[in-house]
Amino acid sequence: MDDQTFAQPAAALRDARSVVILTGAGVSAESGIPTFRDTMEGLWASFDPQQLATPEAFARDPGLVTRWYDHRRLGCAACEPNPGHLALARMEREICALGGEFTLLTQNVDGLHRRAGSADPVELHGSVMTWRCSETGEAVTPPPPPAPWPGFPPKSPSGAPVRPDVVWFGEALPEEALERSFDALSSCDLLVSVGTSAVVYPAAGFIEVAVANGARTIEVNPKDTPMTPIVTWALRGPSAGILPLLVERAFD
Ligand code: BJW
Repeated sequence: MDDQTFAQPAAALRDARSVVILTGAGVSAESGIPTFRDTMEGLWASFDPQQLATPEAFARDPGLVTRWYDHRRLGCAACEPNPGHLALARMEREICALGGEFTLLTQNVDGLHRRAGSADPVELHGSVMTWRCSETGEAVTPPPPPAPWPGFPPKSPSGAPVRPDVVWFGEALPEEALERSFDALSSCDLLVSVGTSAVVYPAAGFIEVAVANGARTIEVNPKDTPMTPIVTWALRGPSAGILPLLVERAFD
């Protein structure tokens, strides 16, 4: 990708006073975490993530669903943030040092933005690292990685199955996460969407909200998405390569 491709989006980033970032699974791909819609590997090859990430699947087979999530919990814990996560953490420091506002909205449940140094990411779909009683909602701490839960489904002290603290299809996103998202979207002048297929709502709709509010938008993804036709600039490629270049062009 030539230098010219970055000139306008980098200038928009440098000049922005209020920036919203929306990330999806692609930002963690180069950390070794498969994207949500990737084919599953190994023992999980015959399962469809879209079928497992539902309250119905948990009700039907809590042992299977919690085993899958614990496999992912331990996988995420064994991975490290990549240059894309680190570039977003630097972007936040640069924007804030200039007196601007910065909000990172992530659909990811892997905790890698926080580990990369992002100050206060909004975890729209929760976290696979924290778990709770499916009946009372009380937090139940999993064994520290690399240890798995001793059995599946794990049980809370009251004997109810324990579930990951993530948002499944058909469940509401956390109220505070939605409030922070719409606050930031109402005043941002630049939204950067990174590594999301932009098909899962309400997060996919955030791009439309930002456009409707007059913000300019950058999409970072190796492929087109349903939102590509409405973004201002589409930067094609893996985010671990694109984001560091964008941040360097804007702030060095
Ligand atoms: C790279 C790359 C590299 C590859 N670099 N990029 C409006 C219209 C239609 C339907 C709905 C609607 N509103 C709500 C719905 C229903 C539903 C929905 O959206 N369905 C659609 C599928 C049609 N939404 C919901 O159910 C939501 N709840 C809700 O709306 O509740 C309403 C309610 C209100 C009050 C009471 C009760 C209910 C909840 C959605 C929750 C989604 N949860 C999941 C699972 C989380 C736990 C887990 O991880 O297992 O979240 S589903 C899954 O999709 C996961 C992801 O966060 C999410 C988004 O996926 P993402 O991140 O975009 O990943 P991929 O794999 O799809 O894409 C990866 C991208 O990366 C690709 O584009 C690649 O090209 C790219 N890439 N390598 C950069 N190196």
